Amino acid sequence: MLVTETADKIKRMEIRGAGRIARAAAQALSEYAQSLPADDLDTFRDKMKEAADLLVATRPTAVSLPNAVHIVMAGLEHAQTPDSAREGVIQRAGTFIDTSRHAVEQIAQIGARHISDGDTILTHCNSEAALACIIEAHRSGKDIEVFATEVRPRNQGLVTIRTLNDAGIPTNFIVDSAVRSFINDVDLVIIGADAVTVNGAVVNKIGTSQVAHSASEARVNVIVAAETYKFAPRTIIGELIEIEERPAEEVLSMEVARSLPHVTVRNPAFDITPAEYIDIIVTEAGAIPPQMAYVIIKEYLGWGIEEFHKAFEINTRHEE
Ligand code: RUB
Repeated sequence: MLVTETADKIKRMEIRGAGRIARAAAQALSEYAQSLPADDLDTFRDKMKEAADLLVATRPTAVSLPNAVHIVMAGLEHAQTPDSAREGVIQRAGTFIDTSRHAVEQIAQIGARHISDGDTILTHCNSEAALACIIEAHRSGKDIEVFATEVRPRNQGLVTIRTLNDAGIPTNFIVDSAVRSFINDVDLVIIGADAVTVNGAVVNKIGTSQVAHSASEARVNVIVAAETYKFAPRTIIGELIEIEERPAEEVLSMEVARSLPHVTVRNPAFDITPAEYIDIIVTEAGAIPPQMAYVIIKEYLGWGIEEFHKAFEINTRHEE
């Protein structure tokens, strides 16, 4: 698939979900590298950079996307020839895609251990990592039931209930605003993540923070299933995660909107759940309290505060 085609599909949400968009971007870069003429290293690098920028600009919130692109583009770093640059990109993209898939399997194993026989689980949006935990618990013989939300305005809940149904898991489908009404029937909330910040806050589909708040009030544990490449390195230096605001017509038809000149539709696609509402984050490296997010950023992504200081030439020593 062409880079522009992949970028378009991500933008239109034909490819969606933080893990899937990261793998699609890696795959697009790999195919692009294969198709580029390898005459000149600088031109090769520039073309790859253009493609990477195009992909990263498609959706601003899921940090899995820039992280995946960063990992793949590092294949260009020490290349001396266009051929070795091409090889570097292809090899890194392949490794990223494989490890990403494997990470979801590992998360499923760890996450399923947190689900007990007889549990009722609530999930919001459509997260393959969160669903993998639920499906693995069911596969291992635990008798579970799920509440799945509708997820206005894009109805990702429909994808979730189809997957749960196909797995044979008894599922209740509810509108987003019914979460608080049912939270006392729920033992555990499991959701995915688009980004995890250095202070352990989780950015996920709009409505997640309301779900987590209800769960906290009802003393229901909240588990986040997130691969390590969803942790956001640049939050170390105070960068905020941009919350994507999508077109108004996803919420209200243009015709109705036009008839209401005093009404402005707001359509943020994600929200931020503070660490205090989250019990654990299940990563492929293990289950961690949200307060340990920095360790993942440093040990697994290799972006410590020192590297940032170097990169930004921040002088950490006081000048005399
Ligand atoms: C998807 C969403 C998912 C996370 C995690 O939002 O918020 O919960 O991306 O998903 P959108 P996964 O539909 O707007 O992309 O675990 O599959 O990476």
